[in-house]
Amino acid sequence: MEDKKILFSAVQPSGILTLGNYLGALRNFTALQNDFNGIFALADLHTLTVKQEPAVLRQNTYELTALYLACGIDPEKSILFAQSHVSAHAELSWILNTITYPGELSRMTQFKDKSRNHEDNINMGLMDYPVLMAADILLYQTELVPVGADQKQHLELARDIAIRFNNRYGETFKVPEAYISKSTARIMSLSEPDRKMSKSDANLNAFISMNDDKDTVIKKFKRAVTDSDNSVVFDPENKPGISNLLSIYCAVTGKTVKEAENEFSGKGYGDFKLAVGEAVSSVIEPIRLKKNDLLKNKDYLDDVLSIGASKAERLAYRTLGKVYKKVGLVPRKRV
Ligand code: ATP
Ligand code: LTN
Repeated sequence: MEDKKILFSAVQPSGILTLGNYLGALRNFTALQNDFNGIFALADLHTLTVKQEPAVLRQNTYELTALYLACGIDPEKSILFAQSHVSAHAELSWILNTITYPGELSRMTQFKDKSRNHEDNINMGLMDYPVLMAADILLYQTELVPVGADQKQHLELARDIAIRFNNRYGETFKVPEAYISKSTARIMSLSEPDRKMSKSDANLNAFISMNDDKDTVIKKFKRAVTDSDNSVVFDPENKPGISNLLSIYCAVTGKTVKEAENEFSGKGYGDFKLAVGEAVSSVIEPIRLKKNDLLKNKDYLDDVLSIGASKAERLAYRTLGKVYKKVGLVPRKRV
């Protein structure tokens, strides 16, 4: 690996990704992979914390692998792999569990939200989710973790765990920093603009799926909830719907908010929504087509994941070996 800082992130193969996942996470991964040693995982073990249909999880894992590649992750430059293929993740999370307290986990916002949404399955994995996430990050001596704003609390816990381990056992882990890109940190729902856009939303009109074709994208933006004021102005407090559409429009066109406001001054919401739909579709349509093409060749996707896992494993076991030694486990004699 080149002498660059390590960047790590992961996405769960828990369904078809949304425009929020793309703008808040995946797009940044691709942009950063030249300046860092990028390591990107499919967090399939995390996905099991919510009930999954096994065949669907398998298919979603291939979907996400293809999407990573279609978005521009280059397996020659970056490491792309499935978390479950590198057993060091589960092993380190056990060790980190021994220095993490239940109170720290039960007050995590995501745990509380998911417990509310999955009342019939509040399992230990759901509560332990952030510890596995800390293991993901710390195994690679990661410096930077690009994520959406909803993951900030988990990142802070990963930092606390790293610092605690280092204090107790001596310098072992790099303490990672979050990278949260300001304008796209929290893309909101198109139906309830005070909630984050989420792929698990029961209302299909609330989110743009990365699988939506042009007509669907345009239809969904046409239906997006706005206000009755009819002026395209960025004001998240009083005009959350329009402000969310402006953020999306600027993110996909590269225009500033001022430029976008000027462009639509004197025009109605109808024109604006159509322009947002067209701009979004022109970005996600080529990605969707490329992803579908890649999905036809599962052998290739298996090869990419296999090469990625071998590279990741080498780095991960270096850290895990150090950790086992520091905590006092006797190294296994190889005969
Ligand atoms: P779910 O919605 O099913 O709970 P999720 O989409 O929040 O799942 P992941 O798929 O693991 O969870 O998220 C992948 C990445 O996308 C994370 O970095 C997360 O912060 C980011 N992300 C998710 N939703 C948004 C959003 N609405 N805006 C910006 N970033 C987001
Ligand atoms: N919890 C994350 C996915 C994730 C992750 C990670 C992100 C799992 N492990 C390590 C960054 C670093 C989410 O986005 N829901």
